[in-house]
Amino acid sequence: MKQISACTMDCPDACSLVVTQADGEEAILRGNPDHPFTAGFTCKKIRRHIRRLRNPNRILQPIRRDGAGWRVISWDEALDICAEKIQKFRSEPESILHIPSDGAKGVLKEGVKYFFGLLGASRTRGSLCDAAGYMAYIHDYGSRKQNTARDLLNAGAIVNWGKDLSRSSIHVASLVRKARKNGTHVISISPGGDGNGDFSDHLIRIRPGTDRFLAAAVIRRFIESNRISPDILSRTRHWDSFRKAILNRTEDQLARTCEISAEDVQRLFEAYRSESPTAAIVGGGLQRYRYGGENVRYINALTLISGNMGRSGGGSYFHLHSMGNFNLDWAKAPAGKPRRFLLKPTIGREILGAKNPEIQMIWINGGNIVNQAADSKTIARAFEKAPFKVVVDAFMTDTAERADLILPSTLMLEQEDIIASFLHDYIQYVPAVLDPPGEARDDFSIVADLGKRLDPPIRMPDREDCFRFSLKTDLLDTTLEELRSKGSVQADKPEIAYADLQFDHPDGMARFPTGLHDEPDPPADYPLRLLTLVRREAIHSQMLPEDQEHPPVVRVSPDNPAMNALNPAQSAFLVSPIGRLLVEVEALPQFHSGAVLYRRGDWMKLGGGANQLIEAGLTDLGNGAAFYDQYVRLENSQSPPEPTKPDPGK
Ligand SMILES: Nc1nc2c(c(=O)[nH]1)NC1C(S)=C(S)[C@@H](COP(=O)(O)OP(=O)(O)OC[C@H]3O[C@@H](n4cnc5c(=O)[nH]c(N)nc54)[C@H](O)[C@@H]3O)O[C@H]1N2
Ligand SMILES: Nc1nc2c(c(=O)[nH]1)N[C@H]1C(S)=C(S)[C@@H](COP(=O)(O)OP(=O)(O)OC[C@H]3O[C@@H](n4cnc5c(=O)[nH]c(N)nc54)[C@H](O)[C@@H]3O)O[C@H]1N2
Ligand SMILES: [Mo]
Repeated sequence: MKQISACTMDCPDACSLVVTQADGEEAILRGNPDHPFTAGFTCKKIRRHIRRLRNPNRILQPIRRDGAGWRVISWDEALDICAEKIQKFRSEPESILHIPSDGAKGVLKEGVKYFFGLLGASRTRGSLCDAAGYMAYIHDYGSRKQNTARDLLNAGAIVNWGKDLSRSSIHVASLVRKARKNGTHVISISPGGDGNGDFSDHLIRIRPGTDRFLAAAVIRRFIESNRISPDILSRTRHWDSFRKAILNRTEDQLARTCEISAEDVQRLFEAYRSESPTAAIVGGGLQRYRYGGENVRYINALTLISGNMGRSGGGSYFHLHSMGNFNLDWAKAPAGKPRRFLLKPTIGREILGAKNPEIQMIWINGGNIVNQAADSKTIARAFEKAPFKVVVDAFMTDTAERADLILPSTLMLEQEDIIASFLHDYIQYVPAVLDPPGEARDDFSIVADLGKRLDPPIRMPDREDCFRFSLKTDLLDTTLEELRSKGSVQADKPEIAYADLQFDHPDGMARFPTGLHDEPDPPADYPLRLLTLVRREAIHSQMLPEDQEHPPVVRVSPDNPAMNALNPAQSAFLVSPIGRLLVEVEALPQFHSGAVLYRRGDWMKLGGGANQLIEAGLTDLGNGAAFYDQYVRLENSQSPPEPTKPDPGK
């Protein structure tokens, strides 16, 4: 068998895949050499996917909590129980909470949202991912657009503001590498200790959370040297208050706040003022702080005043809307039905605080919220309080552990869908190329079947109609038949975003931020910033139990004062005001000395789970999760408990 499918992971690259399978052998996945963006290569996560599908810990039948254990039940029984509960709460639908996430992407996943929208259930708002950065673009430009990714090849210089090119997007990394071979100068700014050295001509180590001050210091040089074109300023609003906010501080103050040398400010100034275009890549990391939105807005302002917006080889790259090329009107809840929203980044508190009505039932699909949202223990407590929880997943995650009913989900390559990307402009057909194992079913068919059991029933649209409707947009000139046969179709978007400095606010102008917020000092007793960054070999918490380290490894600079204070003969604990975790400490040269690096995604039940230590807080824009705002300390314990390796089984 040889078929084209696509990767549905929550990852920008959305790779086109060639799946081959010889008789009696396991399938092999490769990057599609004929796909213009995938260009024949994919990442380590893909290489590990089949192993995940075949893992013996996979849940293959519906299971219901039974005392301290679980009992296998039939799909009929499982869906009847769900229907009975929904029926019971239907007159007060806001007592049902739907928490979706992007375990697998695709337009049919929107169908689950539609189902709960028709019920009028409570839903989540805000994001664990990129909301602060996303809203920064909306504030600045009125929309979130970017030059086509390949235009990075036209850049004279690329300034990489905090994207880990060695981990989070193999195709952005490849474009940067190619550009560099052609002479593009690459400067990467981050707290260090990442894999950007191989992709950069110069590395700048910044104090975590303070990029806005570095951007402000460079903008200050543009102001002082009178290098800002009046033509650009005429396309903007709020210049006076923005200028004042910057000039209120000396360059020295700005540079000291972000711990950057005058030479590095000069280096960036030179990159941005050069005749040739300079592109900015904005990573997800620097917007996961209290002032994360402002960090991105200052970087955008620098791109704009330096003449790099609306220009080939320039621009500011973040995340596109991954569903932006589809028409999802079919999945909208009916107008006029009031919905209650609970904030995702603070979901534990939100559920506990929900009144009139209280939350009685929770439905989770495609997410591991107990593990992936901050303050895991409060979320766990909130789940205990809610009487009935359904988790649709394939593994006994930290969230599934707390369910009353687990429905076994199909996974990537076992379910049909269509997807887009938050990096490139291709939409792709994703046929199911592997048989679902056991009794696993896809999310859409689960709610479609459940809907029929309600009285009155909820009738889900036909899935072919969902596909067809999703393709009905001016951006796509295709049919479902064509998409199926070609595998991939490019959306019709301008190559250059905001050409002629035409922005998407009603007046066509861009906006500057009007203030500059100080970065608070660390609280007493917790001197180190906890950076919980992506890991190369897995997407979020989608790790197999046997691949997890016990205890989790954290990394600090050899210059970190905590390193000297620790006794290597004793166990070390990572401690925040809300928890402590047994860890192994390793040295990471080049990493900022005021931070601790934790590669996120390992499971609480296996001794990991950084979100147990992170207080639930919001970013300044977009109701994002301010994960990296957390301060911690490292300490020894006089009487350490013996690390035990918990049972990874179901
Ligand atoms: N501390 C900290 N936490 C973070 C972040 C951080 O920076 N720091 N950043 C975060 C970011 S960027 C993100 S995007 C979020 C991610 O948060 P989540 O979306 O909750 O992340 P995953 O761990 O990928 O959980 C997806 C789950 O869906 C399951 N799954 C896969 N495919 C399917 C399917 O088709 N159907 C169903 N029903 N289930 C499926 C998987 O087995 C997995 O358990 O969390 C973040 N959490
Ligand atoms: N392998 C793998 N790839 C993934 C994912 C995954 O889980 N695994 N997740 C996907 C998803 S949903 C997302 S949102 C993206 C996230 O991908 P990235 O945007 O790369 O996210 P992070 O790893 O959270 O942070 C990236 C970098 O931000 C830097 N950083 C942290 N704080 C600061 C700061 O204050 N200033 C600056 N300049 N830099 C800072 C860190 O050095 C870190 O290496 O990756 C996607 N790709
Ligand atoms: Mo994300």
